[in-house]
Amino acid sequence: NLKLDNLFKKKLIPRMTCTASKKLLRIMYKKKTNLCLAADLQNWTEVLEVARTLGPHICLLRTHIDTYNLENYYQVVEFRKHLKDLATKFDFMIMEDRKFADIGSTVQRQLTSKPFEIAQWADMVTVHGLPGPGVLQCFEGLENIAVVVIAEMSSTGNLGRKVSDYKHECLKITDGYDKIVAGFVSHSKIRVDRKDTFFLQFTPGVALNDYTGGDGLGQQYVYVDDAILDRGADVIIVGRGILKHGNENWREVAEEFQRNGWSALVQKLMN
Ligand code: 5FU
Repeated sequence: NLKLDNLFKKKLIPRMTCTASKKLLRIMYKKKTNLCLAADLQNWTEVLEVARTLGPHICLLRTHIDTYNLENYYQVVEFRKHLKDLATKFDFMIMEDRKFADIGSTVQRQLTSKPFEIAQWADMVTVHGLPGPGVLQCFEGLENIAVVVIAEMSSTGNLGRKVSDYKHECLKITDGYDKIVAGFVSHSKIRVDRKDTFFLQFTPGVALNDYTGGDGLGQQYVYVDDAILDRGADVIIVGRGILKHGNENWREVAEEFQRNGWSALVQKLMN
C-alpha cells in the first residue's frame, strides 16, 4: 500500500529526532506489528523461551530484570547476552521498565551499576517525570539508550490521572530532550507535536475482547481498539493477556493482538 509506505517513510520516521524511536517505527512497519510483550515470567529461561516463540510477532520486549530469579552476576550476563541475540535474530527492541524516579546522579549510577548494568543492554528505559528534567539530563552522556517518560499509569487512582496537569508537566520536562526521549507511557491520549517532532505513545493494560474484570491489584484493562483509536496508543503493551495462556497457545494469542493492533494503528494513522 503506497499511501502507508509514504506515511511511514516520508512523514513519520523523518519527524523523529530520537534514534531509538526511529528504529522502532521502522521495525513496526517492516514486521507489521505494534505489539510490545511485557515478559513477566519468573524464570529467566522462560523469558528467553517466550522471546524465542513470540520474537517474530513483536516490535518490542519489555523486561523487569529485577523480577527474574537471576541468582548472580554471571547469570545476568548470560541472560542479557541471549536476549540481545534473540532481539537481533528476530528484530525487536528491548525496553527495561525500571521506572527510574530519583535525582539524576543516582539514576546515572542505577543505570550503570552491577549486577544489572541496564545501560549496557536496554534500548530504552522508563522513567517517572516526578524528579523533573534531571532524570532526563543524566542520560545525555550515555549512548544507545533512550527514555520513555511515564505520564499516566494504567492503575486505578494513579496520580497522572488525578493530579491536574501532571501529564502535561511530564510533557514539559522533555522540552530540549527530543534526542533522548522516544515517547510516553500513557493510558490516555498524549499527542505532542513539538517542533514537528513525533513521539510514540506506549499503552499498557490492554486485553482482547474475551476479557472481564481487573487483576485485583489495581490494574485496569482496555480493549485493543479502545487503546489505539480512543486512547491514542501507538504501541500496545501486553503481558498476562498472552502469558496467562499455556505456552502452546502463546503464539496464537499474540498473533491476534498483532493483527488487531496493527489494523487499528493503520486505521488511526491513515485518518
Ligand atoms: F507504566 C506502566 C503502567 O502504567 N501500567 C503497567 O501495567 C507499566 N505497566 C507494566 O505493563 C506492568 O509493570 C506490566 O509489566 C505490564 C502490564 O502487564 P499486564 O499483565 O498486561 O497487565
